[in-house]
Amino acid sequence: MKNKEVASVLYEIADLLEIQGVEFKPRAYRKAAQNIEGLGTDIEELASQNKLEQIPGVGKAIAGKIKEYLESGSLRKLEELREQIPVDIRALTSVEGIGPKMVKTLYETLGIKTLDDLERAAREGRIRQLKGFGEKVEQNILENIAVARGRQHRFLLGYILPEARRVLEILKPHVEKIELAGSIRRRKETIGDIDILAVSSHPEKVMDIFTNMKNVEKVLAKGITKSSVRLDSGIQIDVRIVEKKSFGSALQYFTGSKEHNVAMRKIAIKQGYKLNEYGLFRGDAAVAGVHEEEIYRTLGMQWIPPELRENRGEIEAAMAGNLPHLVAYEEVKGDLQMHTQWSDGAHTIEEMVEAARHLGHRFIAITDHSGNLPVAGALDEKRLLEQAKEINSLREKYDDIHIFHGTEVNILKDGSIDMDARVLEELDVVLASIHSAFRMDEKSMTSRLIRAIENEVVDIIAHPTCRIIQKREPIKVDMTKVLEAARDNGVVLEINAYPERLDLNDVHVRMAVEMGVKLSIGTDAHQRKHLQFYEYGVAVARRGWAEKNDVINTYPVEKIERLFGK
Ligand code: DGT
Ligand code: CA
Ligand code: CA
Ligand code: ZN
Repeated sequence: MKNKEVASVLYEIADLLEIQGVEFKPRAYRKAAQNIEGLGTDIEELASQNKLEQIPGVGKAIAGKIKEYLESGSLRKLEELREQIPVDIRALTSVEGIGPKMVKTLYETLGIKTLDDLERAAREGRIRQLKGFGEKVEQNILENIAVARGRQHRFLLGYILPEARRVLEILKPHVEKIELAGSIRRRKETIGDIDILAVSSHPEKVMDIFTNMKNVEKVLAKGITKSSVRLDSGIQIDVRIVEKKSFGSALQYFTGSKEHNVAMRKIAIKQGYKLNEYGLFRGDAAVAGVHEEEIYRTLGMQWIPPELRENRGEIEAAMAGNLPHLVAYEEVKGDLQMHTQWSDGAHTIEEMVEAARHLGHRFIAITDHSGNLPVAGALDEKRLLEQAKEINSLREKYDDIHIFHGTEVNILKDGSIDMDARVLEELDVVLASIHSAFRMDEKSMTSRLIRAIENEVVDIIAHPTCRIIQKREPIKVDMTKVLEAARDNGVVLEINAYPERLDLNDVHVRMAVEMGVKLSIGTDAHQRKHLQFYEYGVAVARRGWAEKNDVINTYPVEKIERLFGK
């Protein structure tokens, strides 16, 4: 699929037009790009059927551009714009805090075209001299360049797992066994490359199919036992074909992590075995290898779920028979954060309800922004009450799904909430989160969060550390103190399942679980399709050793209501 590629081209046009001071058009291009990214169908297919204009936000003009790009691999309009403004706009705007307007200023005053130019200028103290920039902005730019550079090599789990699954589907008819391995099987938040392991009686054919997939950009290596390709999204995939008798041990080996494997091998040696990708051996005799479970069992431990394999105590626990009963993906019955057209979401409440029912959810919380946030359409009291009416009528229409009426309010600098408590008390659930002033010192930030936690009306702290993976560092906060406050006040902390957030992360989840703090999973969906992200929230919960009872999305509706004091 070229959807991502096309979206990226449209985003670039939007940015370049914005630099030129063109009005309205940038917004239109961005909207179209967003919708194309979120599209389930292949854009090339739509183009070939002349159906591009059915995509929301794509009119005749943009459809023409997409067609031109798909047919010729380039776009005249974009080439012109690039000539007029010869800056690496995608790289520069990938730095948090730098938008097209700033790129324009930096280019016109300092001649900055690339990330390297930007870094040099910041180091030499030339940026602080610009009007409206200052030393602090310069410092932020330097820090954020480092974050942006680190990003190039790793991909977000939430966007890569569906891609990996499509590859599995393509290969499945031609193999006896096939599994994901590596970090993607462990559901790490970012993925370096995708590892796939298979057993097949006709490996040549499998490798032919693999290297000839439609979205392969480059074949990096092709052999009977191992092939590697780079997809047009930039990610690399390794496929290894192994013998059936070694599938389990190869899966164990290639799932990793390296640290887990090193510890496992030591244990094997201590017990007189040798463990490698070909099997578990005593002398020359293989005692296990076909199934992964046998390897763990033979070494005297429970089978360890891949999400735990980071050598963070899971081997000791498995030896003692004490592994947690991790919350299962199917046990999560609903979604506790999403946005609709009432604030900055793309779909109506009813459309979100329908999509959630489709996923089999038993409940959802509608949590549009409210208060004074600089987000388009944040609701005031009056609009919140109007929204309640719409939710009430939808409750009558759908009896197989419960709709919580909630909102996401802002935690201000001093820890207060920017909404009247009397209005909030009327709602089923109140999420509070930080959306401004991210750079406070640890002490002030910790007090800020704790004050919000102590606020009677707050039920959940959403995306508690505010990090955006590879884009914004987490806020500085004393997590132990925050968790203590949450526990003492019966406030739930969110695992935001949006691929860029995954916040709390696995390490913090583990702390929360140990301290008895309850967790909620919210996708933060801004369109229907995002509701599928809940799976990544469960993955984080599992990586943080959470059990069913730790995650309130596994509870019956009545129990959740009681928890929120309704
Ligand atoms: P990634 O791709 O950076 O997100 O992380 P992984 O964990 O998928 O790492 P990758 O793709 O380099 O290798 C896949 C697995 O293969 C890794 O998790 C463990 C195993 N492995 C690779 N190299 C070594 C090694 O040198 N020693 C050991 N013990 N295991 C290795
Ligand atoms: Ca990998
Ligand atoms: Ca690999
Ligand atoms: Zn938010």
